[in-house]
Amino acid sequence: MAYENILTEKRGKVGLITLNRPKALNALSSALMAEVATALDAFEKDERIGCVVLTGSEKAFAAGADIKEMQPLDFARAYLTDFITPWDRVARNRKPVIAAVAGYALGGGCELAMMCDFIIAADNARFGQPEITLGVVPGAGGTQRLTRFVGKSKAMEMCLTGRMMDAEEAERAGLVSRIVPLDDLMEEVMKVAEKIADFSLPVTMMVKESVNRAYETTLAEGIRFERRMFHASFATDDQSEGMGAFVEKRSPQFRNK
Ligand code: CO8
Repeated sequence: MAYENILTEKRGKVGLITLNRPKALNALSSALMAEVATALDAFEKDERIGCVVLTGSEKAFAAGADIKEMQPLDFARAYLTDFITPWDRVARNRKPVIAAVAGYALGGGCELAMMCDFIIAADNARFGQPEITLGVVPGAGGTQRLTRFVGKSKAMEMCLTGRMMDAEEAERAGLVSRIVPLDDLMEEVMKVAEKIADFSLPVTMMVKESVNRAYETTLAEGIRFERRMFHASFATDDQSEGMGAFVEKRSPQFRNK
């Protein structure tokens, strides 16, 4: 399918989505986000794909929702069209999604990165929720996900002031899993994605579902959920292959990739 705002590519078992509106610093228009959803649907259906990487340019992962599209919106239109809600598709992806973030990840761009399963940042990455400077509240999960990532004090300060965090602060605060030099970003992220895609796909999906459960429920319920997933993993051929390979001192060949 031909896209106007993104590029997609399959690299082995990894599906790569690159946001591609360079003139607008990858501002997230509704059209762009609809294309991201379509690309995710295609990778989700493709049995050869085991992990997805979402990235932008060296200057901007995404500088936010498209302010020029939002500027004429009024309440009735935002409410009636359920503006922003289709973005939730990214957080609902069942296969793992890694955000490879270089440059600006602001507003909706920061929120989009946080919808992914984890963020690997280039050393020039900058994160922020500057919506307050535009007279609006973050609208795609910023007040909720950022608070869960970095805690109340830092999330509150960032959302109330619009201040940007650099990559080092973002790593210290737990927003990103690690920082790599800008020139190595895609190579490093692809290595991580390939590693994940080489494991058993149903098991990686169960791991993702289980970790996400930690955000949605009590500890006792989360542990009960994890136990069910753990028991279920013994129903896959990949459990006997993985454990058999360890015992036989060889590399596992997972079938359900
Ligand atoms: N939307 C639309 N266009 C944008 C955006 C954006 N978010 N960001 C940058 N652009 C455009 C600029 O207008 C400019 O276009 P042009 O060349 O036609 O003038 C081009 O991209 C390049 O930008 P700059 O010249 O500004 O580049 P600089 O390097 O000087 O500055 C910045 C980079 C600091 C990133 C700057 O562009 C900036 O501050 N951008 C806006 C950041 C921002 O405020 N983001 C939050 C947007 S709001 C949001 O994401 C969530 C809203 C949820 C609402 C929910 C409602 C229901």
